[in-house]
Amino acid sequence: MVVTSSEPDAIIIGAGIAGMYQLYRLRELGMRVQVFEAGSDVGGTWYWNRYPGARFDSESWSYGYSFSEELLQEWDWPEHFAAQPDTLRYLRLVADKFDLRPHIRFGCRVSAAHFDDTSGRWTVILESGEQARARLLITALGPLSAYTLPNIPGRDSFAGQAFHTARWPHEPVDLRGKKVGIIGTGATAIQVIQTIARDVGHLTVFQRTPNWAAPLHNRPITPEEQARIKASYPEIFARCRETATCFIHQTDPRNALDVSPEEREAFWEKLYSEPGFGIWVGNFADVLTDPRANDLASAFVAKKIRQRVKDPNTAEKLIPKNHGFGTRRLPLESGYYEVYNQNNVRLVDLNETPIERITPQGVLTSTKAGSEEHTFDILIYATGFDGVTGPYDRMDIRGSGGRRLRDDWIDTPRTFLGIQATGFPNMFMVLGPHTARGNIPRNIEEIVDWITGLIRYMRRHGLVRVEPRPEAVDEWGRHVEEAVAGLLFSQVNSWQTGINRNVEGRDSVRRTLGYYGGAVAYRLRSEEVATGGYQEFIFG
Ligand code: NA7
Repeated sequence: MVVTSSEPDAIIIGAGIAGMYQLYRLRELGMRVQVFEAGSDVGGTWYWNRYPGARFDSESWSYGYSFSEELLQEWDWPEHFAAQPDTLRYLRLVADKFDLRPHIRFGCRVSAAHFDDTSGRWTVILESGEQARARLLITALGPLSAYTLPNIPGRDSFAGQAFHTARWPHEPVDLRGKKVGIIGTGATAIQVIQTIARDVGHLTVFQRTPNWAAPLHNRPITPEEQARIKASYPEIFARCRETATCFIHQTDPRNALDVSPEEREAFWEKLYSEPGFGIWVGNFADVLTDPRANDLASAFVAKKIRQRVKDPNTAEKLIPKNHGFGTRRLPLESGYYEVYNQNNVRLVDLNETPIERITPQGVLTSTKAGSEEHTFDILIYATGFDGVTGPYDRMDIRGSGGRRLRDDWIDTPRTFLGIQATGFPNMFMVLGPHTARGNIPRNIEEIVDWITGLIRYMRRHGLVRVEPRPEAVDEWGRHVEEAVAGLLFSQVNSWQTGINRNVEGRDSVRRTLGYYGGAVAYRLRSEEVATGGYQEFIFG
């Protein structure tokens, strides 16, 4: 059954930050657009991730859309780092203000998208079996939308309530006085743990790999600050355009190894006391590239953890030993380490006592003496995502001649600018693999504007089909690998290097999933392609 009465010019999958903005831009071109969204509302990440304590680590005022001055002036961010309910409220306002909802069908999960060479059209198939066709397909799937549950035996046998953080219920979950277990200690778990630890009766944290974390230093925005922020948006966004990650934080030009120990220590103390990602992406230039500088930075943060956690044994368990500071996505925290000083919180190190299985009552770990059953009312899986390529792998995407994207990307994604793949004509990815990433809405706006520019060019020239030349894809792939070489994070397992031990085939071989030459270099290259007349593409 075909869902739309008249064929749209474009189909967008996803109504998160990327899909909404792409819809807005294509409507501006006068195009008919159909968006399919699995959730019952807009918001993407901010729709799904409703767990207690969810918030972003970008400065709020650098996170919102920049395209509408009216919107910038109308919206008040309540805190310097906004919580999920506020961000969702903001995105709902955007949907209403720009009249986006009539073009979005909610509750529609796309299971497949097939390109037909004869008609030059994509057929999108929903889980319900319904179909829609359009010439252009834009995937705005989100790099962290394919959530993964742990592959632990007995997972479905738990008799209490169990939630993955990315599927937290819409109705409030009463945690007060409950016995709660949480599996995972990534950015998400850290936010949950520090938020619920005081309310629950008892909290058990199951940790497989500790992560480095540093203070967020969030606080409300005062009326005076609000006025200052609203008066300085052009400068804020200009600043974001200058940095490699589109955050306001710029890498310090000095090397940690070139300055005196006193100067180093003073700078790190300053960064540790300041809000946001400065300590990660505004650190000395060599911290994320030179193992010796990285060791020193790690030692500094380890010292902080030891100062904050009273029990030395617990502190040691919380200090990562298998990767250096900042080589995985740095979680920002608010009182996370102090949680372990509470009597009602227990840290279980899964390297000492691995999980054997999940039981109807809770979690069974093996100990030297035998086994121990941890019993819970509620079990929380903060076990992450099959990052970046996961959402693409889960969809049956078939391009020209029936070639499958999943097969083409089995070893590594192959794209030009992370936006298009050879053999998948007229399919455009917003924030797909091999694009620059950091302060995500900033990256999204640039990519959407670039895609919109290419579509505008095609319409102006009467072109109906576009895909990148294979040699352009090869060249971009080589450049992506060159850009990541020398960055310490590329030698560490994490979702950023494509490792998820809960996903078969993605559990051991690292892949480069982003473009790490920086947003400035990415922008220059994409602008060069556009001003050069898109010679890297084959048009039809
Ligand atoms: P992450 O950062 O991938 O964290 C997932 C956590 O779950 C991590 O600590 C994992 O340990 C742990 N995990 C996963 N599977 C298991 C099993 N089977 N047993 C025990 N522990 C497990 O995801 P987040 O949601 O925290 O953050 C994702 C991004 O969202 C974040 O970077 C922000 O950009 C927003 P592991 O490290 O694999 O040993």
